Amino acid sequence: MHADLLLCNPYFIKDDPVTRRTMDIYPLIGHGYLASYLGAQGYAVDIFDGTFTNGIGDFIDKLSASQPAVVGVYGHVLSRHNAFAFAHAARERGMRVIAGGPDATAYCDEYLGNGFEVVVCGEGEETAHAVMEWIGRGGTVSELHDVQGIAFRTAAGDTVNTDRRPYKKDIDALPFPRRDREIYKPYMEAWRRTHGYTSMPVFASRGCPFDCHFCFRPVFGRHYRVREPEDVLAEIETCAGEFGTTHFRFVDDIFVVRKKWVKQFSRLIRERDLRFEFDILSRADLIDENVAVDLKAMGVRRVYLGMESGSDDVLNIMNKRMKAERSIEAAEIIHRNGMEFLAWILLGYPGEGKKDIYLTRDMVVKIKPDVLSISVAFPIKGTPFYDMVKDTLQKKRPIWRRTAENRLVFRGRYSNLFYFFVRLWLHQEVDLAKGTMPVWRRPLHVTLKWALRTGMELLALRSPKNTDNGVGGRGTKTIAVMSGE
Ligand code: B12
Ligand code: SF4
Repeated sequence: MHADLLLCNPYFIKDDPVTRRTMDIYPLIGHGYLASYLGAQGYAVDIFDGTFTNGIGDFIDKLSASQPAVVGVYGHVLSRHNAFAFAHAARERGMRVIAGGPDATAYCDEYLGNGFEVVVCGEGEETAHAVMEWIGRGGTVSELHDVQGIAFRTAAGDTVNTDRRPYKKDIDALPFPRRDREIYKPYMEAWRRTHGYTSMPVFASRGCPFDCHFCFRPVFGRHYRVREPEDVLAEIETCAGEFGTTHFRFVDDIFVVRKKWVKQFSRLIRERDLRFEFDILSRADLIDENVAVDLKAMGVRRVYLGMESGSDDVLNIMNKRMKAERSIEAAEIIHRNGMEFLAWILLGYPGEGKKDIYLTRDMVVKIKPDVLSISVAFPIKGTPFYDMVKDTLQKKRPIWRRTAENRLVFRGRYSNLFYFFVRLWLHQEVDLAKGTMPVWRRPLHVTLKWALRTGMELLALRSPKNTDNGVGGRGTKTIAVMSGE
């Protein structure tokens, strides 16, 4: 096959031990959207997904087999360096190379300096089409000034960011994402092996109207758009028919924004007597009794909740616009309605001290999350959080390369070892509070808990550093740098 465009995911699970263990991984639905959209415009689009391959050698084999005119690479913080290697390999073979995705959007200059000719910034379908047309007609570099939503370099080497393309309003008009059987197969097998069932990603909305200062939304921004419930359900039924999957994960930035929409979707499922299971993502303050009833009725099994911290001061600094109390209420409501929840906690945010960490401990012990996921705050370029800490970023390796790398990459109040202890300690606290371990192992866990807590306290003594990072003192509401969105 001679493809017009080969879309590539330069991520290799073999290099990512955390994801190999959790196997919480999906094919890129963004590539599915691009493939179906560009396919409808007459382009032959092929896909290379590196996830379950042996590495770059397989990508080079794919280049020979597919002979694409253009290679399009997904930019994600974890696989940035692989993306650069892909670009160089394709360039050496005389192919045109473009990039897109969240990391490429935020770090377009780095991508342009590492083999990429054009970066598609933000929502990809229409912009990628415009770039493919430009390549197809042999356009000149100066013509790129007229293409919205891209970054490129002039002959003089200056990076140009053209005007942002307006967000696509009618997302129902997009064709369903292409789901190639050969791409999905290894994921389905891995899911079945690890979890005993298969799961597929599905998207109901784009954008999130909130403005948490650590959160990076350069692709779909704050402009929230949602599909018609019937359209979403039709896609789910098609997937279930073709792949036999009954579990779906909504990969929306945030699922519960319009409660009326959730009610409608839930009613549709009940009226048709469908039996699917869903995982969704929400803010805790959007969960109330009514919405929980609708979620349960539509088949929600797990709610992912970005709780971040048990300290209102820290939530304030993050611009989360929510009190920790709401997380506790949401947790109770979700459990009362027979669903599980995963709590995401973010440690090490500027302004967070030991007192706040103890408040987080109190919160997680109280809510007993079914799954506790703790990350060390990672600043992504384009967020107000990044702007707060950018002057103290590590010179060596200021990015992550592995899932849950959990390494502080800016000058924080405490050391990395301190946060390592905190994470283990919080997990022990929650496990003990849940009491799920056999009774004979309890003393061991209690001892471990105290050892970890003591270790953390000792490391805290060693650490206090100046970490103002733009936060106007503990407990204040001042954020030095506001959102650039
Ligand atoms: C679902 C999701 C997950 C899921 C599944 C991801 C997967 N593939 O397995 C899970 C929970 C597993 C996950 C994990 C992680 N994720 Co995640 N995830 C998302 C989320 C919410 C949706 C991704 C998605 O499907 N988007 C929908 C599609 C349609 O959008 P898209 O992929 O961006 O594609 C569009 C454009 O970008 C563009 N495009 C994309 N590729 C290309 C290529 C070319 C050539 C072109 C021209 C255009 C183009 O066109 C597409 C259509 O418009 C995003 C946030 C978001 N809203 O995007 C975060 C996000 C992608 N994740 C992120 C992160 C950091 C992670 C983790 C590292 C978190 C962690 N601490 O461990 C892990 C890494 C896991 C891994 N091994 O890959 C960051 C990435 C930041 C960055 N700069 O790269 C994001 C942006 C979240 C955030 N706000 O910080 N994630
Ligand atoms: S963290 Fe969640 S609620 Fe906050 S801006 Fe990001 S997606 Fe929206």
